Amino acid sequence: MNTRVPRWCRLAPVLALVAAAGTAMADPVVLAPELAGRYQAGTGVDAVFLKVHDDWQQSTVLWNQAEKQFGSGVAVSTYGWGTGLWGLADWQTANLNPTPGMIEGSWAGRVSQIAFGDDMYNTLYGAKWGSVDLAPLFGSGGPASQENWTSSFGGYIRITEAGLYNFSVLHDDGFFFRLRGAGSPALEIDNDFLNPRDALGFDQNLLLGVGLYSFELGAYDRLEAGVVELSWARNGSPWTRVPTENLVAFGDVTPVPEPGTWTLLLSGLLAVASLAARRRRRS
Ligand SMILES: [Ca+2]
Ligand SMILES: [Ca+2]
Repeated sequence: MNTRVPRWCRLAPVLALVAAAGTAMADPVVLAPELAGRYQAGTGVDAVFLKVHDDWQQSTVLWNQAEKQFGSGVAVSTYGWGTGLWGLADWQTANLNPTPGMIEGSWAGRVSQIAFGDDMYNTLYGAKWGSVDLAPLFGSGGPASQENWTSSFGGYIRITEAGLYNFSVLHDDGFFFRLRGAGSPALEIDNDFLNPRDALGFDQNLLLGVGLYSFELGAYDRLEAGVVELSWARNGSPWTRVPTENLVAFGDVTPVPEPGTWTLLLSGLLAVASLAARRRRRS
């Protein structure tokens, strides 16, 4: 269920509002939170970046030489030019079951936002699509090549106000994004193989409640510019990066007592205090 977020949506907030209303996706997808209720603000989510050897040649992505397209035919890696990453199948190999010697470098840790790219992206497209942090993999001492790398992010999206939301992923070259609510299969958007730089969102808005929704986002860059950025829009508002406070790591889930609970707690404490005071007076 992909929908393209027109480039001008990202540049002109007012137009974006009109566009979101115009595409008005009549029936939103109703998705109850996986963990309902109020939770403490997040500090970010856990991420893994992998650098795959540029000469790795075991891609399982299929290539149809006659039709010059991906998805059928034989594995790209059977061609002499078939080195490196070509699609989601290769992302899975790298992240779930890497072949011996496949991974040249890696970085794992907490990230406060999901907006990363390589030097070529920022140099050539930062002004147009928005600058992002350099993928931590490529810090000092990192691999010289910034080609054939993957990223992976997982945690919860924290919703503090019920309403209509949508999410979009700016990517180069490909990605998948899965969002999970209570008791229903995950909603997914993705773009397999090699694609022109773009931001894709759900083609229907999502009606979300207060609570936590788990998500997984995976992306990869084959050659030249590479980027991944997770944005959201609420009720047709402009697309913005999902803020840190709305990104909760799996290990950081802390419920916040509901106002009603506080009231009960407070009245309970007051009752105990007044009982104690009376006891003191009697004694
Ligand atoms: Ca690159
Ligand atoms: Ca690329």
